[in-house]
Amino acid sequence: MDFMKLKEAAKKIVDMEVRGAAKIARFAAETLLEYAKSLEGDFDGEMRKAAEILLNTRPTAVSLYNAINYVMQYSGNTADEKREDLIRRAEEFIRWVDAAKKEIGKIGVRRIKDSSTILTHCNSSAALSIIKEAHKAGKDIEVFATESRPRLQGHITVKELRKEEIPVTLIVDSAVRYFMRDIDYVIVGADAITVNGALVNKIGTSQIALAANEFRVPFMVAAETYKFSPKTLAGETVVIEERSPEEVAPKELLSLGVEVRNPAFDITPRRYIDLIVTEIGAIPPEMAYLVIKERFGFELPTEEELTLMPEHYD
Ligand code: RUB
Repeated sequence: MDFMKLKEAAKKIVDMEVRGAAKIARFAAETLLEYAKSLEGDFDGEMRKAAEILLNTRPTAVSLYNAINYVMQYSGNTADEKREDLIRRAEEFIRWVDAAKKEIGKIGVRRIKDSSTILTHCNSSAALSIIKEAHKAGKDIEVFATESRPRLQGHITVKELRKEEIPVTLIVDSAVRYFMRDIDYVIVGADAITVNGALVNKIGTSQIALAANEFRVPFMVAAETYKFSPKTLAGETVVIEERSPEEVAPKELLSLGVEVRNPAFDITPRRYIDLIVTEIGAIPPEMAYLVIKERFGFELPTEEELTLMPEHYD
């Protein structure tokens, strides 16, 4: 893969031809792998440039950051050794993505009772892994899927579910509360989980969580551990991507000077989340900190480093 092809790959993420946090992360690892294969010249410098380009495609998906970080921690003395190690790490990450999705299905299915109605939002491969597993296990389930304006990822969801012959009803986003009394579980995916257990997911998720809370419907999140944000442990907040007004309003309206805001994601506080199903277990959101510490080996500054800081107060 040459530099032009790398830029084309990055554009596929920007244009949402490749979308959804897991798919983006997997695709970024694959792209780095392909780019490294044929790279000549300054290996470290060129790889860093490639990583930077991919990182700047979609800001909210922490999976992208974690994927790139994982792959870029390669080592070696020569360019060939570094390439070999990078390829090994990328393949390892890709295996993690695939295995985690399956495992989430197996763990999540134990939470689903027979004869239940599940509501899902947007198109999450992790959430659908649980739903498909429940169907495979012979549980009599049906799904309500929101259309997920403005990009209508709900259409992808209903097609995927019908392919498995799972009964599904498509609803507009604003009908969620209207139908909540008929719902047994809400299951959504995640673009990011913060250190305090909050969920960042498709815009509208937090409203669904409010309605679920009102009707005492369990609200479950399906999230691989590579969606947990190590940066939030260091005090950073997750950046919410705002997409173009054209996704929401036709040119004719925009030409009247109508202002449009189009945030792609929102934040659901942990008090509305009953359970996060990860590949290492079904955990309460309060455990997000431990997952980040364990999975990403995030090191807090040592006592010594702290005392070296100019303005350190006990
Ligand atoms: C997709 C979205 C999904 C998560 C999880 O947003 O919000 O719920 O990314 O998906 P977009 P998955 O369509 O804007 O990328 O479980 O497949 O990682």
